Amino acid sequence: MKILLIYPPIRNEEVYSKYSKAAPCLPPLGICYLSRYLLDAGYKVKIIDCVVERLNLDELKTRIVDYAPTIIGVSSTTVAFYHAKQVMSLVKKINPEVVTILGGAHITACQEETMKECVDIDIGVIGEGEKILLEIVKRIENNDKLTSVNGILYRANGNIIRNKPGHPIQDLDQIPFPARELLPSLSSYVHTPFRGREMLLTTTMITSRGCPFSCTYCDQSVFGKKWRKHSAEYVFSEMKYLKEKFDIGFISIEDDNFSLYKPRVEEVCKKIISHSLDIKWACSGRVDGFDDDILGIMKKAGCENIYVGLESGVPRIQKLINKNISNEKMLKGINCIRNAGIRVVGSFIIGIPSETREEIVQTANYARTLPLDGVSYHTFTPYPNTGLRDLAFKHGKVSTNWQDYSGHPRSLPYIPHGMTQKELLGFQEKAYKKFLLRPSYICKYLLTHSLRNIVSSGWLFTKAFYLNKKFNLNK
Ligand code: B12
Ligand code: SF4
Repeated sequence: MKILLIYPPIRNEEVYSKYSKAAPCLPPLGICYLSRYLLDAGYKVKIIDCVVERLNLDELKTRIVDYAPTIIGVSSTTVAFYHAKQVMSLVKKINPEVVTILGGAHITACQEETMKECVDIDIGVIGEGEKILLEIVKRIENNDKLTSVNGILYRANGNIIRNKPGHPIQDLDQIPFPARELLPSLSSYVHTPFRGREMLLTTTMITSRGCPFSCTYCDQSVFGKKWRKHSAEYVFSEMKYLKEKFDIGFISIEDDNFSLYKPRVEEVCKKIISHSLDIKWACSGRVDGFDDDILGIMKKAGCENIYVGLESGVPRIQKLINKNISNEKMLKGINCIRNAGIRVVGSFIIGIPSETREEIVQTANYARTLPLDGVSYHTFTPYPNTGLRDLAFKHGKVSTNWQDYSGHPRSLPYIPHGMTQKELLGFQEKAYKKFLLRPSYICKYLLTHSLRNIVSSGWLFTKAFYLNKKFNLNK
């Protein structure tokens, strides 16, 4: 039985609009994990990542016809759903007998609605997919019914049937390393300067799933609030494997909350140090989640950058989004990271429901006083299944076009009453300029970064430009 997993053909320009030249294009780890699980069970699996290969629907059609799979699985976020739908329709046109399965963030957040919106989806998988997909594949192979497969929606006699919820895998170490070897060369992927470094081949890793916090703008549908982790042993072995098998020099850890459980971070770092694993890395975490001790050992173990979600410099907004990080904690956390010799990049959100013009300006002004090494300003997106979505309907105009659902879209998914898209995008652009074009920032950048780092950032930007051009990611 042949299975094909597809990451749909969404162009970077659709997700990042005018900021797409410096945008990342990262390996789709979700379908790599699914592939390994199926391969280990003896199935034949292929992956097509239409983003990195820059495939259009016609080219994808040729690939599908050539491989002739029995089952096609597509992975989709909300913004990519339009393209996922096109892929599903294409598959059914090629051969209506092929079983189509949709998984990922969008269908997990909008379940029946998604099945209704796209009649070409046979089965929808909710949440973590490894166990569920394997079970579906076995049932199809044996011509068995899907009635007792937990965690799915499917069609029967013209109805959409919803089975009981699935059970996430409690011991994550049972899941083998993702099958990255099914992707095009890892060097085809594009990493941003703070998530990679100079000539070092960079890739991504996930070392934990879920997040116990409840920020009201965040879509936690797939992995939920329970934080599950790979053991330090597993994490270290995967790093070592990446070094040995792919010659990876830099790893961007893409967990929502890598630093949540400090003893594990410490154990991973100690292993890297004691085995002299020559690897540099970056991670994300809450700015109030670090201390001098852990940062010291992280630095020794090769951590170069930390990405922190700051979101707003206004206490009322911090409360509204349930992030609850005071400006004092923000400053303290950032200084703590910088004092350890690690670069820190903060991300902010602009245009949160009920946020006033003054509050947007207050955040941008506050951000420029922080000793950050970089920033990103996302416009607010009312993702489905998030707390702030209802408030967005109350305070502004919410787009029903899922193609608008990204942090740097061409057309905003939410525009506050009394504001225009142009005005909100103007705030975003101004906020970037305010931060980046300060003489003090430019001087600090030149003084605090070694020549190597400056060259390295330049190199990564050049690589991003080159690869974007080569694969035409911006068209
Ligand atoms: C790394 C990352 C990225 C990377 C790479 C994405 C990629 N190629 O996979 C980059 C930086 C490019 C990126 C971009 C964006 N991202 Co992002 N990203 C993540 C992050 C942090 C990790 C993704 C990951 O590898 N997870 C680990 C794997 C194991 O999980 P997974 O991919 O969800 O797959 C599992 C299940 O979903 C399911 N599954 C997935 N696909 C399929 C397919 C089938 C057939 C089946 C059966 C099951 C299945 O099974 C998998 C294994 O358990 C997640 C948050 C998170 N913790 O997951 C956000 C997240 C996916 N991103 C998000 C968003 C919003 C975006 C952007 C819109 C951001 C922006 N720029 O504005 C863009 C959209 C890009 C796109 N093309 O769609 C949201 C999605 C919310 C939504 N409803 O759409 C998330 C959930 C973050 C959040 N909490 O808000 N992202
Ligand atoms: S924004 Fe980050 S900390 Fe907040 S709920 Fe989402 S993953 Fe957790």
